Amino acid sequence: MVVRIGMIGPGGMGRAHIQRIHTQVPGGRVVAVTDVDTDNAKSVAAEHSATVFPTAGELITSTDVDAVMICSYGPAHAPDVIAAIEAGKPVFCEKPLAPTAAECIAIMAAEQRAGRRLVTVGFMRRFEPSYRQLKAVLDAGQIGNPLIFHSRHRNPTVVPYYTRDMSINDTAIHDIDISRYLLGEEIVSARVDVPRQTRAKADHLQDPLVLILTTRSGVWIDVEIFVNNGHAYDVQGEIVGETGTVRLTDQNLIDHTGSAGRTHALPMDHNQRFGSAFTVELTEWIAAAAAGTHTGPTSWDGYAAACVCDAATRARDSAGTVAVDLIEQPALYA
Ligand code: ISE
Repeated sequence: MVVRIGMIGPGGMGRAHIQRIHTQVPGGRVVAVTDVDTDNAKSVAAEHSATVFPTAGELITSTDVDAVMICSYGPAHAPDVIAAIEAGKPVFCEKPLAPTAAECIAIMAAEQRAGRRLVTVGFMRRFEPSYRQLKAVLDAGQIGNPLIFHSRHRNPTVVPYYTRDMSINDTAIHDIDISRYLLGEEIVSARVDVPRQTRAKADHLQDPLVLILTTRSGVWIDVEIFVNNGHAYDVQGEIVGETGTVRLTDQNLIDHTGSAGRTHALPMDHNQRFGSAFTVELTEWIAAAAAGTHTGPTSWDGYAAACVCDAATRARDSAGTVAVDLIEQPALYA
């Protein structure tokens, strides 16, 4: 069976996903697209022999669409996610699930009414083999109880429309999610420190930032966000445990030996750095959609990440420590 996918908002991320689905991932085909930018929808459709739908609503309810991918702008996600749930279709939603906790709660309410998990959130780090190995070492008790997690998230540069809040809700959200995944517990407090600032940043941004998060059991997480380092997409992680440490190795793409000595090529964006993670993410999602099961990060994960982002944003603005306020976890996500 080929899962017929309808994509909402095929921008840069969406286009890259279509390319992967059509060349590297078995079992799926993007057959329908819609976009607020109609010309973009038409050009993507022409490239991939897909049908253009005038609205997201019509795409979601079409009998020619088995599963929905949402790659539009974050603030537009919630109504489309809810419509897909109400149509009983599996939905892959790029992060953030929704920018506010209230919208995430509405999504979880719709899923509970449907009585099953239908939403997968695109937190791609969870699908990366190296993060999975880190988790396996931790879960096997090989470094004892985790005490500290150091996470570094660096970009060479950011898009022109990047806002001050995006350092937290667009960039650090990945570190927040992977912390919850690796440590298997919720984050309960957030603080944001502002070190000396780079001269390479735009005036309205704060760069770098350091988030200090703590989990329910007291694990301390420091997240360096530095999105204008000018040279590489550099993601690092190290967990310090009672009896050992485990960390991601350097993610150089190739080693080049020549007259200049040995050099490493470094990834420059998330597609290079997390290419294999995106492929695994989509492969698992399409397989689950075909089997009528669910895989990957849930709406609860999207909600919890949104709440931590919200606490961190308020902590940044108040220069204090802010508690993360979560509702009780619905049984569907236990
Ligand atoms: C972007 O939206 C991503 O998801 C990237 O992985 C992240 O590194 C970047 O900072 C974000 O803006």
